[in-house]
Amino acid sequence: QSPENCMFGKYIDECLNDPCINGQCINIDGSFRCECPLGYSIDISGITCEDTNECEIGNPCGNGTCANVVGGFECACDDGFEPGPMMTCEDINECSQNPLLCAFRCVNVIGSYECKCPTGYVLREDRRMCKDLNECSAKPGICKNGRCENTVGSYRCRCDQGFVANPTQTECIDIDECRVMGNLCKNGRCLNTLGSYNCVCKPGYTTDITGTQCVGKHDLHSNCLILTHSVPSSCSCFYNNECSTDPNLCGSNGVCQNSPGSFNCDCQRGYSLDPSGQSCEDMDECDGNHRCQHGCQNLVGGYRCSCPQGYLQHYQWNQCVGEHCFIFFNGNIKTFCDTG
Ligand SMILES: [Ca+2]
Ligand SMILES: [Ca+2]
Ligand SMILES: [Ca+2]
Ligand SMILES: [Ca+2]
Repeated sequence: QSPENCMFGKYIDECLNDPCINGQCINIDGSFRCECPLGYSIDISGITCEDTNECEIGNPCGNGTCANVVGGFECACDDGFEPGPMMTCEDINECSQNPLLCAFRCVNVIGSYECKCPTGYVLREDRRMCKDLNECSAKPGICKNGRCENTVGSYRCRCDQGFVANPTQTECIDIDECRVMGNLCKNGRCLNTLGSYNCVCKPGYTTDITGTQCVGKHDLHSNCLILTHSVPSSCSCFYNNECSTDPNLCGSNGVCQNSPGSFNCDCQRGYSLDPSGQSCEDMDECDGNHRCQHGCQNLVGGYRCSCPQGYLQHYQWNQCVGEHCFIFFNGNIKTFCDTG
């Protein structure tokens, strides 16, 4: 124990002199201490409680402006905030304070609130009421492969040819013509494309100008010069029997044979196909292999052998025989005539 603190043989109660400024004195063995109330803190002398500047410690107001006052602090809250139980500025829930704030739905956000609209509507200029959203102008590229039509609360797609709207009419979907329509691309295979379809044709057939029909190569050039797109009845001309359509086809010396997508001329004996392939012309047998020993004379549809003077073509043999000859029928046919 230090002698200074000892008087009359007992400890001094320093608090009797009220040494603490703005604070409460607490007597302790051989000394004392000052306790400061809330909002004050002890200075370096140890006996004076001074005001605490709460505004310099952290940010006690949060979303507001702090003002220091003796023994405490005050908060001036920002818009959308109000002082809470701990003085700190807290968000105001405007939506619960005023249920009529928004026409459709109120959503509280920190420091404010937002009005929301149902799908297909947007906020009006007042930010409270809702109006129709014109999706057609608001969303570029909407209704791809079609035309957009605005409606109140929504929109619908009017689709281009070859496309169909989905059940909600908000999209245009390619029609799979190959699957939806039967009997496309006869004489070929149907291949779906975006907005249309193509035919991949069998050998001997080719696509028309639209690519959506397989036509016989002959038909394309003669019977079906004018082909119309997507008219099923126009297909009929591809299956024409050219032979019956044109009885003069192949001429009088040939027989017309219809074939899928085309026709052939079968020529009579003694005739051959002309370069056009559409008629039969007389064959000049004398020009090639003939069986005449002497002269050969071409005839329409055949030929004749000629014999030197005094000889005749035998009616049966391919020989020239003398005008006066003897034929014996003696088991074998023999002639003693001079042969040419
Ligand atoms: Ca203070
Ligand atoms: Ca709020
Ligand atoms: Ca709309
Ligand atoms: Ca298609």
